[in-house]
Amino acid sequence: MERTLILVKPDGVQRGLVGEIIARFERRGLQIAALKFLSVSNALAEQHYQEHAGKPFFRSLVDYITSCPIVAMVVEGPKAIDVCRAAIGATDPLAATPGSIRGDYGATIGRNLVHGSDGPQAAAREIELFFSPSELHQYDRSLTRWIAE
Ligand code: DAT
Ligand code: MG
Repeated sequence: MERTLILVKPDGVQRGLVGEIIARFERRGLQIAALKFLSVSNALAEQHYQEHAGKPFFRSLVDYITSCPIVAMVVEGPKAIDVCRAAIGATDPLAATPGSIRGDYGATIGRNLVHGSDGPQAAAREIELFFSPSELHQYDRSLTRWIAE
C-alpha cells in the first residue's frame, strides 16, 4: 500500500475542476486519506518545489502555486504513486495522453492543473509538508477488495 500527495493547482480551482479532478482519483479506486483547501505560502511553495530551485521556470512556478488557494489531498492504494502519475498524464499537457487529467483539460506546461508525487521519497517528504500525522486517516473501505486482489 502506498500513499501519495495530490494537489489541485490554482488553475484547477479557478476553472471549477476540483470535483472533476478529485473524482478521477476516486473512480480510479484510490482511497482518500486526507483532504484540505489551503493557501500555499511562498516558503511552503519553495520547499515543495525545492528540486526545481535555480531552474528558469522556478519563480513562475512558485508564483503560480501561491496565486490562489489549492486543494491538497493524500490518496492511497496499491502502487498509488504510479497510478496517480498515469491518471495525471505527462508534465506537458501537449504530450499527455487523452484520458489523463492533463491530456483532457490542459494545454500548456505552466498551467497543468495537478501535482502528484513522483516517487516514494518525494511522496513521504511532500505529505509531511502539507499534512500533520493526525490529519491522515486510516480506515477500512469495503470495496477495496474489488479494486485490488
Ligand atoms: P511534474 O509536475 O509532472 O512532476 P516536474 O516535477 O518536472 O513535473 O515539474 C514541476 C512543475 O514545473 C511542472 O508541473 C510544471 C513546471 N515545469 C516543469 N518543467 C518545466 C519547463 N520546462 N518549463 C516550464 N515549466 C516547467
Ligand atoms: Mg514533479
